[in-house]
Amino acid sequence: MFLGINAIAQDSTIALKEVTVMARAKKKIETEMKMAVTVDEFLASSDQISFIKRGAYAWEPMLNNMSTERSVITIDGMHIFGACTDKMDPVTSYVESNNLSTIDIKSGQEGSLHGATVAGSIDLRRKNTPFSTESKWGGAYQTGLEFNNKQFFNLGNVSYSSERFVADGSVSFRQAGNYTDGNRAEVKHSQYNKFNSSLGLAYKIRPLSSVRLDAILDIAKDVGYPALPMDLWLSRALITSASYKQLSENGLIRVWDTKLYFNAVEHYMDDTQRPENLVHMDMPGWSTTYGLVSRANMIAGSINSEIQLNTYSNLSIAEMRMYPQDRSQRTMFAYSWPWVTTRFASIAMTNSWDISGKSRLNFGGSLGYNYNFSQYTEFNWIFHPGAPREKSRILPALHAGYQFNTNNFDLSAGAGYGHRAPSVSEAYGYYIYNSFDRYDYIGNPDLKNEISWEVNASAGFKTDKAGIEARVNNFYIRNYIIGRILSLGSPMNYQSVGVKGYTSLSHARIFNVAVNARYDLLPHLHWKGGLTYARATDNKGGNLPFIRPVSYQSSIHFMYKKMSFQTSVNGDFIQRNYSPEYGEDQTADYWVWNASADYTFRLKNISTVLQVGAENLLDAWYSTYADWGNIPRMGRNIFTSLKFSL
Ligand SMILES: [Cu+2]
Repeated sequence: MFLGINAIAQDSTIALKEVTVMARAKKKIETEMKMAVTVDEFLASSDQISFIKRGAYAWEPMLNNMSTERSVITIDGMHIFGACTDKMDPVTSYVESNNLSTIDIKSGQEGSLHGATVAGSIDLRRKNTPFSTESKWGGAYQTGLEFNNKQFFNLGNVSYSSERFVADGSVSFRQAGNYTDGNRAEVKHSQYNKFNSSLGLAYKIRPLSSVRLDAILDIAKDVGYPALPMDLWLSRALITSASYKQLSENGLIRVWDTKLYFNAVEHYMDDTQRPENLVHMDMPGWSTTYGLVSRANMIAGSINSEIQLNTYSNLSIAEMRMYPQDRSQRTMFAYSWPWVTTRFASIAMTNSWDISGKSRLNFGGSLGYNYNFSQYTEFNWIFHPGAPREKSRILPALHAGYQFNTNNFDLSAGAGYGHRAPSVSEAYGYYIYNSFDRYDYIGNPDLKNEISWEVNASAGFKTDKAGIEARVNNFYIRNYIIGRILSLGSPMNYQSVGVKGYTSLSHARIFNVAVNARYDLLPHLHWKGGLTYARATDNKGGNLPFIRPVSYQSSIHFMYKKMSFQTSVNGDFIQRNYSPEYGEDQTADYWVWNASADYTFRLKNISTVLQVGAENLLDAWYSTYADWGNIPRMGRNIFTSLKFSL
């Protein structure tokens, strides 16, 4: 599912005006069970991704069981940073399933092409209709209802392509009320409203070169976060870019693509809906980024290389204004992100060398420079007196991997090494309240780079009817950044129990394994299953938080004429290795059962799919290890959707 579009294949296809490979570009954003999924639900179908959930909206994606500070999340290679100190808005919340073509996930240092990382990269690739020899219109409209939280959605997208001009556009609305858990109890403050629209225009200036303008506008309003002490009143993101692409049919450089981009995110929280709050706080945040990403694809004999230059500058601002019940009396003002500028530049290269028809060597590296500047250093000086206002870091990365493939067997082994800089919160955050362990967090501008040493391997066996694959990776991370209780300082938030400062552990280890299998019972009856296990420890052998227990999923897919049926179970085992030290308690095991059916038919030349299904059919009450504050997940949810596509 996550193989993604091979950018090189697609580009050269355009150049050579072949249409055969184009079918691969039509990879859909949908899961086995559901055709109308959110970006989060789609990501959840990858065994490399788990989520911290603070409600029904904007889940925080964890790659290789590591939080978002440790991965690079980009939209078409563009860097963008959320504007919420409480992580209400991961980058994945600013796109919608109908403006994406695929999501490209790279594990560990292979992801360093997009920037300095430890866990890997998640690149959200937008729809990008290729030029065509004759004028063509395309489009889809999808609508549906989810009954548990009365979610109603409308997703539409159109595309036009001709020999010299291409346009892609999309609009979507989602509106959901509070959901109910498996005991039919309403989970208050779990509603959301999201609007997303995108537009892309491309023009071919010469036979092999084109320019493209893109924009996304995303607005989320009145979003509840049941696990947090506050909600979101408004979040708005404008994401824009202008790019120039040059193709070449021969020579060393085959594709050269350069993009200038700008994005601005604003975020306004709201705690006035929570009667339990005695003191009110406004905590608005702003994040503005502009940058340049330029990549070149080169082919020299049996070596295929990609070079990428990344530069960006981000300004992150977050304010904290405290009021008593009477809002005319402001009692306190602070910057929780004191106008922090991050400038980053890296040059990265990745190569794939086909040694023979069966074996391939992938290798690459990057060299990055990270610069931080804190405008209102006085906030950082309260806990770190005399901390420098500016900080520069060099962030190197290296990786290599060997792949061996025959018709039936696949084997791979690899290793990586890379640095990452602390995030804005980790380095400069000031009294950022964490409602999970109920501590206020303080950043440390002098944190060392986190340094990752990584090994990975995979083995697979497949026939036409069956396949099995296992993947493992192990990260040894030096200077692992995590919050530790500070003896000095008193909590500012009346709900918090103390103050934690970000510090570096001498090291931590994270181990992940995933096994996936499939078997075709009959030509139209397919089984699939998967199992994951992870283990993560700190320097003293204690457990790290938010590590997924043993999890499994198994599904059956059956096709009959124009109908198809699918059913699945998924669950987690009991969480054995939880971490009381970092605020976790043990989470019980659970499993849920899902089923759906769909019917495909044609209305003239419009292909139509109708789907009806149910998630958590048995209405199980459960909460997962990564549900913030142990909030329960959704009970039985019946969903229907209807999709028309041209
Ligand atoms: Cu927020």
